[in-house]
Amino acid sequence: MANDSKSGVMSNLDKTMTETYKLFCKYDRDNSETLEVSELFLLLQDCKIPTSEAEVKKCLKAMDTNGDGVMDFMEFMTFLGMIYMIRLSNKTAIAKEIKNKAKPPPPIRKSSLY
Ligand SMILES: [Ca+2]
Ligand SMILES: [Ca+2]
Repeated sequence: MANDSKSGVMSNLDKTMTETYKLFCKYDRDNSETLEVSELFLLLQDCKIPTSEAEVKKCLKAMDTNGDGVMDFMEFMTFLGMIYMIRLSNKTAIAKEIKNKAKPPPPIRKSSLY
């Protein structure tokens, strides 16, 4: 095959990371390479997640694993995962669908041989 030293999974991951970084930069209005409360607030508004500045502050504090008071790219990825889960819980149909896909296989029927 002509194209691949990378597996499909890795190249998809690369694409996702690039897109995520673009998103991060879009909201990093002051190019500080971190997101501050006001920038996060805008992002949450664009995600149609109703919130207040106080809640954004709380959220930032919770996601700020290195304790510098702002959100860097690594923290941002964790944050996005959280937003995704929040949105999912608002969309019962999608949540159900994903749950079904993640359903464990049916229990193995006890054989009558014993
Ligand atoms: Ca910033
Ligand atoms: Ca931080």
